[in-house]
Amino acid sequence: MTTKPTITAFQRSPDGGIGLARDTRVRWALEEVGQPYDVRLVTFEAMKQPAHLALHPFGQIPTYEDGSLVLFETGAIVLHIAERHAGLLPADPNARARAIMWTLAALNTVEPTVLDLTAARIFEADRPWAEERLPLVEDRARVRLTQLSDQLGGSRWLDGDFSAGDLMMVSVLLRFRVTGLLDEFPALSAYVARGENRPAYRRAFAAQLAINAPSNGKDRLG
Ligand code: GTB
Repeated sequence: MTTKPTITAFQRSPDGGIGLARDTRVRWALEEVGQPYDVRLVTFEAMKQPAHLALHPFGQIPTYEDGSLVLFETGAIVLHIAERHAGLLPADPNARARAIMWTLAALNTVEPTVLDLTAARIFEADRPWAEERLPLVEDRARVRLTQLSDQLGGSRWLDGDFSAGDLMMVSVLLRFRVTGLLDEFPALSAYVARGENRPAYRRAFAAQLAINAPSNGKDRLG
């Protein structure tokens, strides 16, 4: 039975409210299906404590609690929401399987390239080999984005109507924007913009911004 689920999110997202922390995609899914939810904010320290580790063995956000059900991993959470509400998975079994396929493709085939890129640009930037490695990582990401752009072609969404697959793919592609790579792919930029223009995305974005915007008066260094 679906009650009112509770998700966890950063008490202060390091991204300052640009929506890149992964609670945004879960909020977006909940908004798409019209499911109200509560949010429990957690500090980095609290994420590593037993109470949170009991929900998420890797000590991360987001988590999802609904009655006795506890989930982590955004793919599992978004697909769970999509399975239980209309709007994110098609009724036709084959189309439904393909929407799930695109959700997993976003997470397993596209997202790793942007994680590598972020690591190379930021976390490994001071390593002696960073300058040599960055172009290699960028080129691997470009290959994936080229393939995805070719697949999308002139379509609005990846496979017919908007689905969980698009929600996840747009969420992943948004992470490329700060790297500058998304701008190299006009069709993907337009696809991302279509996602961002959905009222449900706007509500999800606004909800996380209300917590994370630097102007909200919280001490961001505290
Ligand atoms: N595979 C998991 C999922 O999809 O749910 C990954 C979860 C995950 O990486 N969570 C991150 C986390 O809890 C937050 S979203 N990190 C804390 C930790 O591991 O200790 C990743 C994230 C963080 C910050 C930014 N940012 O500032 O731009 C963007 C994305």
